[in-house]
Order: sequence, then C-alpha cells, then structure tokens
Amino acid sequence: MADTIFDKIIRREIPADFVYEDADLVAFRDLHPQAPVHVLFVPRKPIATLNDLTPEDALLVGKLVLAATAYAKREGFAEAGYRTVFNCNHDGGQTVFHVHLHLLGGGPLRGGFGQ
Ligand code: DGP
Repeated sequence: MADTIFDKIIRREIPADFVYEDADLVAFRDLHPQAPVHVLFVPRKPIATLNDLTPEDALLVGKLVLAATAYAKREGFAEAGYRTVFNCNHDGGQTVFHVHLHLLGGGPLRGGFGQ
C-alpha cells in the first residue's frame, strides 16, 4: 500500500495532536474538526479502505471502536452521545487511504440519519 499522510504521522515524521496510542493504534485530533471533539483512530497496520479488511483484522477493528468509546468516556461525553464514522472510497468521502475511525462529539451533532 502507498504511504499516506497517516503513515507519516504514525512515524512522527509530521506533527499531530495525539490523544492516545497503544501497540495497535494511534489517535489524534482531526486537522479540520467537524465537531467540538473530532479524533481519528488509526490502526498502525496500513490498510487502505474498509474493503481491504480481512477476517484477521476483526480484532483490530474492535480495538479501534473500543479505543474510541473509552476516549469518549474518559472525556466525559459518552453519556451525552457521539458519532463514529468510517468513510470508504470516493462516494463515502474517504480522502486518506489508510483506514480510520472518526469520533465526533462534545456537543449536539447535525446531519445524522433521520434528522
Ligand atoms: P476521510 O475523509 O474519512 O478520509 O478523513 C480524513 C480526515 O483526515 C479528514 O477529516 C482530515 C484529516 N486529515 C487530513 N490530513 C491530516 C493531517 O495532516 N493531520 C491531521 N491531524 N488530520 C488530517
């Protein structure tokens, strides 16, 4: 897979505002936040899109989700609520081709389904 901006961030070659990291993933604030809190949860493993996941990535995807929910709880907005999003490819609005989970919260969010 081609190197992306997120690989450079993971390798600390370009700066980012990290909020969490462990052996499997990193989390840092989105450069263009769409909510009061907008954090990206990114596996260290370079997987381009959701379409490239394999069954062996199932645990990794679970860890991304759990890291995001743990962060929302730590930051105190889990009960109020939040949104998690994986964009996939062009029609899904994906711009960085290294799988990542968006966590948006910290206040009421517009544009949800059914609104
Ligand atoms: P997506 O559209 O789902 O591929 O989301 C990519 C997000 O990555 C987008 O919300 C903006 C963010 N982003 C792009 N470049 C950088 C960067 O250099 N640093 C940080 N912190 N975020 C970035």
